Amino acid sequence: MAAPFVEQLVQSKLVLLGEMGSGKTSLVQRFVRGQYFENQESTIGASFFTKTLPEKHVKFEIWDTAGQERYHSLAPMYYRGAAAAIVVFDITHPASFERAKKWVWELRQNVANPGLIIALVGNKVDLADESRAVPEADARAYAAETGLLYFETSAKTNINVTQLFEEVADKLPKAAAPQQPAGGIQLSEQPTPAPRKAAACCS
Ligand code: G3D
Ligand code: MG
Repeated sequence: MAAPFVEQLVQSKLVLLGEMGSGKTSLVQRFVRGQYFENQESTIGASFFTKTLPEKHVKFEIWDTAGQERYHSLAPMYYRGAAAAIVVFDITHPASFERAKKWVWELRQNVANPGLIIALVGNKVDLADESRAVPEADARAYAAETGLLYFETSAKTNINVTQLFEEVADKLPKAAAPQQPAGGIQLSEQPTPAPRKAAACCS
């Protein structure tokens, strides 16, 4: 008798970093739940989400971090062991672009995984016509010279959000790879212990 087919998923830790207010939580809410909230509460510490992309054979374990400097010392806990990082800035706020570059630098210094996928994301592109303050060409040039994926998104009007996460999934090491991918473990979509609950900690 043929063995039952068990779909192989790669479980991949993904961390969102970037200045507070750039739209990290809104992007995750849009991707995971298809929702957007005008008055998104500030993240405290970090929040945890999961989302499976069956057609990509990927289960994302998503850590959405707070962004405020007072939580900076917690960040390594969330990016350590990550397979992918999404570094978000607000295209209407140049300081957030500078902060994003610092996050990229910190990731390169501290994450041992040479295969770490980093996507730079210019969010709030729905505001581009009236209030863009970071030229797309500048951000794209920086991303190209630093070896990052680049996307411009709107969590609000749902532009490029799915594409962003799908492209990250496409770039991850695949389940069929002969070696265990750094930052990811293989698992099958079986009943598992209850996922860790959202909202970590910390004041
Ligand atoms: P953060 O998690 O990076 O701190 P949030 O950012 O997701 O909390 O978003 C910060 C503010 O930006 C929220 O507004 C949110 O609604 C808004 N925002 C997020 N994404 C977009 C977007 O794509 N377009 C626009 N126009 N606004 C966005 P408030 O009013 O709660 O500060
Ligand atoms: Mg947040």
